[in-house]
Amino acid sequence: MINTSKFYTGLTSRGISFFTGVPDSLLKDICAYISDNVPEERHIISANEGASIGLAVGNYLASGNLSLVYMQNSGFGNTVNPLLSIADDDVYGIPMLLLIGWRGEPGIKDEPQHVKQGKVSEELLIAMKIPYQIIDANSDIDVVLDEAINTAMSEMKPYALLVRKNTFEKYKLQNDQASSFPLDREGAVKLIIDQLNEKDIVVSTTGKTSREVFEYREELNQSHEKDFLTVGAMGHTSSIAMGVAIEKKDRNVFCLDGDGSVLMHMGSLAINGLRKDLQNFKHIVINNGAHDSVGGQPTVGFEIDFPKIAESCGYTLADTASEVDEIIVKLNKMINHKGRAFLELKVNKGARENLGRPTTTPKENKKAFKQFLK
Ligand SMILES: Cc1ncc(C[n+]2csc(CCOP(=O)(O)OP(=O)(O)O)c2C)c(N)n1
Repeated sequence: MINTSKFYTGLTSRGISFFTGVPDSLLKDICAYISDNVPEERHIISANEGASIGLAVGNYLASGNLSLVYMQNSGFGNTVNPLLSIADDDVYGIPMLLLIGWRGEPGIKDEPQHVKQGKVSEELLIAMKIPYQIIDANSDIDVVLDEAINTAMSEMKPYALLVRKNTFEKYKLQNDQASSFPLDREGAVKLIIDQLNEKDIVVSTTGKTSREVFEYREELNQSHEKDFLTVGAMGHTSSIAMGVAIEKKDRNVFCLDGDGSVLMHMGSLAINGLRKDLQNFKHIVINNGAHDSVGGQPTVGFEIDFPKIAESCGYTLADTASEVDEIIVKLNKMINHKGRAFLELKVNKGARENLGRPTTTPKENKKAFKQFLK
């Protein structure tokens, strides 16, 4: 396996001193090493992977050095526009090193949302004419990095390393910030579901939130028809919920979002909030200040005022809560509010070790959910 410290030194000794990206479970050890060892101002966990490309472009223009941009292959789609229309050698020609976690690699079992992305990851790089290497536990990191960085610098273009599962040795984040709220995300999910009415619709976000929604329905012996699990498309959960809310004006639609997910495409808040015709849109952000589902790397979730942002985007009710009694009161206020309501729930990060995954397929989920909406 590749030692995270050796990989990091391999980068810094070759002139890389700026790091940016969105965390990935498969890259969590190297992401944690970077978080612990790069000075804060030289490591930016960005809102989305496209923004990371932007940061790498700007940094190259100002420093003449290439940056490391890390991401899960799910996030590659967010980078296509800035890579092809700015960084590409047919446009400005900006060198950078992309480190892409290869979820869903053919032949390796993974969740449904990763299968297609995994299948086409190499084809996408080839179509975009981005030179790349596949790396795994046996790669000689000096040879890999020499080839990657020399090519990026001599050809003035992005270069990618597609990283197989179990490539990096374990590294545990040292600089781990814990908070002390009464609930964690799963506690909040249960509290929310307990307040809902029979006909209420749920659209839940990417990562462990949807897994916890699924498991809680199992625990309650309920079916899964009320929940649309946004297993992929991180950052677009509220748009999916909005799409439902526009058609189903007589039913309350609850979007169960995450802080990382909202931040990823925060522009959607303004579009949601200003839908003045809607009285049924209920947006709940479970804020644990982290990308908890992929390793717990921090977001800026605890440093910004979500309710103020929502309010200025046109939501007609916006509030925050962390105590259990307060959450119940504010959830009920939100349920009865006629408008676009927003509620931030501040919780601790962390999840159960034995948290399961949906046992029904996305297509089964879609069928049951459509039936429930009828
Ligand atoms: C576009 C994209 N980038 C990255 C990922 C990997 N990923 C899955 S869940 C997640 C973290 C989500 O964070 P948040 O919304 O705060 O929810 P939490 O896991 O903290 O509950 C990330 C980065 C992804 N699925 N899609």
